[in-house]
Amino acid sequence: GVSVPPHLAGSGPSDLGKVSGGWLGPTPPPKCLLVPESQRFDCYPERRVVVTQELCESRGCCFIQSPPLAEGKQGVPWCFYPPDFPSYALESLNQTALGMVGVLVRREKAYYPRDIEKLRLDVEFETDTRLHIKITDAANPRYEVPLDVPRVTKRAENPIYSLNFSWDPFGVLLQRKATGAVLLNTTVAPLIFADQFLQISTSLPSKFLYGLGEHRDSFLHSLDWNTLTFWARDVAPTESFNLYGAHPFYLLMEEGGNAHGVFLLNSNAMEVALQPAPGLTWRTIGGVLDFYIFLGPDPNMVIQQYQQVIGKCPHPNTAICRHLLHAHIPDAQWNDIDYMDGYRDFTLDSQKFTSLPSLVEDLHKHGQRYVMILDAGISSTSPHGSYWPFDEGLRRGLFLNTTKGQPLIGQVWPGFTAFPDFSNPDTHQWWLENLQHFYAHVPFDGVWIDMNEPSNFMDGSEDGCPPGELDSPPYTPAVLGDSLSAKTVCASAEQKASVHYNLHNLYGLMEAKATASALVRIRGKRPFLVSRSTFPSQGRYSGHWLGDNRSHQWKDMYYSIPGLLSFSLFGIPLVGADICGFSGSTSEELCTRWMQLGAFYPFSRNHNTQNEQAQDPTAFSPAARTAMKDVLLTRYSLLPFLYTLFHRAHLQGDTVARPLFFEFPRDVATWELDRQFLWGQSLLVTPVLEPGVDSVTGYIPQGTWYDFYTVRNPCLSPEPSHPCPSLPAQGSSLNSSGEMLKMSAPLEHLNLHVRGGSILPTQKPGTTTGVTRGNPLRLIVALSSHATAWGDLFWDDGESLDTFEKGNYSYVVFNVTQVGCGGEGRSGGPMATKVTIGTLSIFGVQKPPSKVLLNGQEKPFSYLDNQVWPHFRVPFAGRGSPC
Ligand code: MIG
Repeated sequence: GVSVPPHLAGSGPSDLGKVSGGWLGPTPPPKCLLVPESQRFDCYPERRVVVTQELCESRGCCFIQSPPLAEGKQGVPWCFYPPDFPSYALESLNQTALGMVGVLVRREKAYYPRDIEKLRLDVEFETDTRLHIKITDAANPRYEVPLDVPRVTKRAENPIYSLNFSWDPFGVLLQRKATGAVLLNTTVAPLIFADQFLQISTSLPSKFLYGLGEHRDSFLHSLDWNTLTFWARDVAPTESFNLYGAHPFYLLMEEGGNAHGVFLLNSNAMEVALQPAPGLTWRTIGGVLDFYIFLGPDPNMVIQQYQQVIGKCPHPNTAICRHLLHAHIPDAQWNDIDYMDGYRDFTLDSQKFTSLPSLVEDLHKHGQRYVMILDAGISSTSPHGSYWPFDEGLRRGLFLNTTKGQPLIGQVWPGFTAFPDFSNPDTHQWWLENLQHFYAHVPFDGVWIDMNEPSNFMDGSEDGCPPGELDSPPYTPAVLGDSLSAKTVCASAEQKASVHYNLHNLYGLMEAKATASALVRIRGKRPFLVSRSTFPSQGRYSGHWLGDNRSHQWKDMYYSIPGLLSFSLFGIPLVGADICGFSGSTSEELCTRWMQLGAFYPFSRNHNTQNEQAQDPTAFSPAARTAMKDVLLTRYSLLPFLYTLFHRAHLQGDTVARPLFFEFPRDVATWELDRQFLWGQSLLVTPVLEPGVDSVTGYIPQGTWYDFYTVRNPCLSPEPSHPCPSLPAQGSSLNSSGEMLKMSAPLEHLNLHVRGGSILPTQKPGTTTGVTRGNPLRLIVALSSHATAWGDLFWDDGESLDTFEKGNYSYVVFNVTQVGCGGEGRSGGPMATKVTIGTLSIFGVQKPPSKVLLNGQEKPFSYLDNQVWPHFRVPFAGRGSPC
């Protein structure tokens, strides 16, 4: 029987009995046979139960077995909704100032307890490119995520979408006006809205779907019966598991290159089931169905529009670039939990770390930074009798409580621990005081918040979890460990704002919020913070590292790229993986390749677990060490460019590490690429991700591309007196029609290409970001085939608060047209004078120019091959022309 190919399964009643692996049941009703396999929406997603015909039919669903698949693989659901499965009907719909309000009524109960009969539908046409659709209980308030979305006061005038409803059964139909593409059609399966089971399905206009994190997956998700689960969890990143953070947002590419995005603002345990229809089902066990839909129309705009709702990252901080540079001169020193006394937050190991305060002082003297880890769990026992963080937290009632009103005790690194309730504003004050006390001894520059899923070595608590529908809900999404309390606290734990059941996925966000504001209060500067657990709007407060990857697996290096790109979509541009891997021991080859890739992580840090082979550059051969140092210097030389990208991320929600299709949305060949990425619009990174090779095959999108190493300053010494004239960069470029290209990639070489038409501000690299920042700038102008180029530069002191608002910055736009080259600046304030353009090189000039003018004055210049190289130095004060 199983040998019948699946696509024949729907061909006729007599075949069906055979398809099912020996099962010869009654012929399924014709309405069931009408549903093609790819359109079968799962009526029995319970993972721990093998669904039988009886169980399935007790829900009023269709049962048709399909051939079983390999262990662990999902296939066509055996139990699925018939087309007439009872759903809600739209009973009324009225205009409101911003849109519409409707009433949805369910006339027949579905199968989950506390099915809600009457729902309220709110539709707001918020902008021409943004739609807000919310479905809630009409009678009783339910938990809603407290996200302060900017209020809209006027209904969109010319939306680029059209919205229609199906009345009975209720359904949303959303179309893009320009193309007619159906972006959403929720009539494909019934809407279910029970107290602890909310489900809505939709068709999708293509199978090119991205986002939906945090998961370890290719950047482009498979729609081949793929269920992604969202429940913050401490586990070494593994394919198909729920991981540290929850981001219920997807971006989808439509035929023709348009894009849209959908965000479900909901913090409950959730899953999204993807299927080849193409279609998708949101399944959450609490809260409300609160959707924001972004119409783009290009992918960059979708992400900008998403961040108008969730918020954008703060201004860049020079700490984005911290890294080991020299043998013994790291730009920043990080400390893991070993600095603590018995792994207790805000303490110092009195044996090994007594000298930490003077070490930090010394780092600061050398322009270096210090960042230490903090764990979420607070030790509830103290060998020394008193431990202020716990004693005071207890006195003020700031910890998560059990249903009996006692602090919930779990176990983490220090042993027994309580968990701060960051949903309580008083906890933020206590957290600030803790940080202040510690800062008085150790003046740290940033914090790294870990274990904030929150992680617990026990399931639930030292006493497990009480019986009840929070810890044992009627439906549990396919979370790792099959239980909401697996390696975390009980869902029933009580917090100020609600039960942990609703707040779990927000724990890392709320802790980051408390920590970022404490850092500002203590240091009076922009906060530097990375968090392991994240939720939408996290980017406002912190960056993210991708967790406990493995040092010995090449695929872990590959997965960091889809990881980066996904977090770019989530509005958290400050992201990176542990370079050279966390657990296990790396090899020289892997680590060299990884340092090359990692130098282009927006958040770039080599981090290792204890008791494994060292993996900093000094641990390797001189050749490897040199290769590692070179690529870090390359990163530092690009600091002005990277910094400007972060400024744009802050200002308008642009991505920093960017998928290729964001720049080439009409080139379908770019839609699947996740082994390469761009910095902004113009720097293409093609790392080697495999062992034992000396070449790499990568996609070069259509256009002119310059080999970065042939356009950067070859002598790295942009001094005006001796501008290194003997050896100009030769500027080799290639013209691609959009093709895969095999490129040479010996171990010491990372392929980097500059897109024709762009201007990169660079700098001679120093050993710290501080030193680098003092060097004059060098502009690399890479002309397009039309002899044009564009670039910009944002510059400020890199740490003060509100430089932009106060005008203490320079922002310069560089522009090359066929008639000349210009710069236009906006700025004010004292910072504006501090950038100097040291040299400027223009690549792709076909004929030597007759003269070069600077602000009307003729200047000497060099011309070689295709490069013009004027000799001058321009202190740039935000006005006038630098070229
Ligand atoms: O249980 O602090 O992801 O970066 O080194 C592991 C020890 C706890 C997990 C973090 C990792 C960190 C480690 N932590």
